[in-house]
Amino acid sequence: MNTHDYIKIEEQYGAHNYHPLDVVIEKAEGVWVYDVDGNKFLDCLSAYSAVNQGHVHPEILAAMTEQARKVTLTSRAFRNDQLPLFYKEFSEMSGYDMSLPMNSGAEAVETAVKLARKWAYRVKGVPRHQAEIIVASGNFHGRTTTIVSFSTEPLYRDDFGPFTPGFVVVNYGDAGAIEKAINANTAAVMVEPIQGEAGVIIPPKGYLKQISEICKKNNVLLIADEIQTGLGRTGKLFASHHEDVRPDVVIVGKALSGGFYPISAVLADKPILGLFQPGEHGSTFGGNPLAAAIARASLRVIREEKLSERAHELGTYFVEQLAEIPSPHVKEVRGRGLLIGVELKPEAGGARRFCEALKGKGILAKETHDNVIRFAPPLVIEKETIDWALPSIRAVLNMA
Ligand code: IF1
Repeated sequence: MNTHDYIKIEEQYGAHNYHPLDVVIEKAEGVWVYDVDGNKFLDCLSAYSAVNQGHVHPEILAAMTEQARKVTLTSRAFRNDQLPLFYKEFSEMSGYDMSLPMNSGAEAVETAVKLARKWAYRVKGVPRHQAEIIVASGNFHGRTTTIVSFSTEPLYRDDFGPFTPGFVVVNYGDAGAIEKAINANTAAVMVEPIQGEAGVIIPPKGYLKQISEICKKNNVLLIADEIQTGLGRTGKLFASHHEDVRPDVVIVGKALSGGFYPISAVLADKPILGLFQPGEHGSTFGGNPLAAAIARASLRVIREEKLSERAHELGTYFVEQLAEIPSPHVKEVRGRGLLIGVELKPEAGGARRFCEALKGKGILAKETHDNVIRFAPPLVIEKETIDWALPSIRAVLNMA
């Protein structure tokens, strides 16, 4: 079977909730992926930053297979010997007292929402069921009905009501708007330190720091969704660290598994995360021994291979080189670490055709919001590989 055959089957039998590039991947290693027709591509998406450690990282693979032979799932009705070590190692690495493991990113966001509300009722003294959470325009926090309730993207939201109340949307990048939106019932402010899906939107300098101070002053929790920006991607363990901000709650997912398995978590200190009592929250798969073993290995690789530092160095280089490419189509190149967006001019005809052309040159990148090409390769990428890709990117950015 070739690419065409697989696509035909997929289109016939699968729901059409995606519009992928027509490349059918059958294996991958490090920064490279291979399709069923024998073509090789540089992966510049990293599964939306889930494979920061590179595809099929040998150490994570070894941890996964070793654990899979022993025990994979106990449920949280019983304890297992991996979860405690995951908790301890993640606490030491992140600087937070505790964590709560879930599976998908959206579930971890839901967990943070429940946690903030509980804190509002039990600690802050907000009247029951009156808690509000302030979020930003252009946000992307996942796909559940509660989360799409506060999306500002009609495509993600419009046909899926009725919606969950209790969210207030203000403009991203405007700390003053957050201060104005806070009232006695405000439980939390939840933001992405850099908005990924919205097109790698980097807020004005000092934004996060200002929000953090506003939250402290008003007894409101700051929740950072670091599902995409966290775990090294932007050149620090968490993107919040670029402004020396320590959010009250940090949400992680994606690269917590190195791409092997859905694993997410919520991090916070004991006075907050300690509020959950037995029975109030949970998940069949969350915190299972296989996930915990994989997450331990994924975090170890981030530490041992100094992936944050690599992202900083190589990302700085990649952005500089991209910015130097003369092109009639490019409006702006922006990035932090290896989370990079190339925004095209409105008259460029959309980012999709540029991604198709890059694919023709052996580079896989994905458009986001019509006009932005995202470059986010695994953090293990070498400078030589970036240098290999640049002439092709240059050619594509200069096509008619
Ligand atoms: C899809 C985008 C990226 C996220 C942040 C929570 C989640 C995500 C900051 C939910 C997920 C994904 C989901 C994926 C595409 C992708 C994406 F283009 F849609 F926006 F990465 F940029 N918070 N982002 O970025 O995590 O439940 O998916 O594990 O197609 O929905 P999840």
